[in-house]
Amino acid sequence: MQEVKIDPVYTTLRSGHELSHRDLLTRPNQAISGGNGIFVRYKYPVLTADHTPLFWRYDYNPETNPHFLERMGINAVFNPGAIKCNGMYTLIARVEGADRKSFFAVAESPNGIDNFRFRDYPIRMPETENPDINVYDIRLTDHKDGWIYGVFCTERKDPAAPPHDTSSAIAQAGIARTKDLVTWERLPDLQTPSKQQRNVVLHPEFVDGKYAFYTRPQDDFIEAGKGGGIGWALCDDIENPVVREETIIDNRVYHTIKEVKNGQGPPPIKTDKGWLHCAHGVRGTAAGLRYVLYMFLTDLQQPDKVIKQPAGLFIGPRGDERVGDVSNVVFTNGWIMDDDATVYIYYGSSDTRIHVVTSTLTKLLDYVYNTPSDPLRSAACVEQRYGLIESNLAILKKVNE
Ligand code: M1P
Repeated sequence: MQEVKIDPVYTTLRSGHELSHRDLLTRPNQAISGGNGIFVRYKYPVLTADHTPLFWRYDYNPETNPHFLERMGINAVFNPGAIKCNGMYTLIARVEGADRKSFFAVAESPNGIDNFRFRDYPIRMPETENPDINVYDIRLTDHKDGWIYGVFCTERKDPAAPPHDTSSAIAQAGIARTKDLVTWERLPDLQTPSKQQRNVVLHPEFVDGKYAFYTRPQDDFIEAGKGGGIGWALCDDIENPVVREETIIDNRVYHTIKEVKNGQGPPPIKTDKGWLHCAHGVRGTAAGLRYVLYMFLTDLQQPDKVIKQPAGLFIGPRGDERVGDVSNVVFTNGWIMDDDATVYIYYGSSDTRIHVVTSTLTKLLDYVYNTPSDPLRSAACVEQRYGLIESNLAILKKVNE
């Protein structure tokens, strides 16, 4: 093998990068005090583009890269699927290269709030005979059939678009399964009656002996058109995944946080009170679309029947989260519940980075049960608030007597 001469300047540059990278990866996160009592926010994002290994980005050969320049940049790391695996809090992040193409990569942490490390290699996701142009937003479902499924968006150029139209795309749900998060078996894409599908999620249990999917049918790549809402669809055979009928179980609604569109987040968590869901809702503003998270509960026996839905947003973009490649966005597709019922909710902010909030199942169920639902009119909202104020003032009066 030819000897590689290492220039001292190169060594200094490289070790400088390595030291600051190590500091970033080992930086302890800090819970932010205060807040609404429902969940705890943390000071730092848990993953950013800067967390990706330097050897994914730089050429380490001093002969071909004497100035230690970045050769293959990473633009953003966001919207992760999540699962607890071998005791580690494991995220499968959407990693977007400088070339705009996204891919999936596993990062693990011993405590779920900091010290996340990417594995050496991103996932080599097999393709179907119709290659994906872009893949993103994987939802991980630990299914009763023994497999871990990853359902993600696969995007391809619309073949019907005229030559001058270089943007029109078709989004569909890609499906792959694994036992170890390393080797993935790609199954055919989900076939549904809708031309566009994003935010498709596999329910963790069989329903009436069938696989069950949360879907999000749309007429257009960005706009819901006559479609939209979180759909529900049953499927006989996961290896030939075809659904003939989708029923909307959680619609978009005028003048709410989900007026323009919405989509299921991670697979729901099973509780003795029902299936707990976290989703995203989108509204239009003069500054563009605003994405927030909301929660709802569905019936334990009928996971397609919404039984509780608190009004409005659960988490909205705050501070630095509001700014990024697609600003004013929070989006979740991964959460983890520990054996002690601590819940870690991972979310991307503004299509740029990943954060976590922590809560407990008890608090989240209290939130969905006891937060009033949206009465859909200003006057009715004021009446709702009067109820709270009058009851509180009566309590305060008694306390001060
Ligand atoms: O850019 C905001 C989000 O847009 C899409 O979500 P939806 O399909 O609901 O519009 C997704 O591409 C998501 O990744 C992204 O964060």
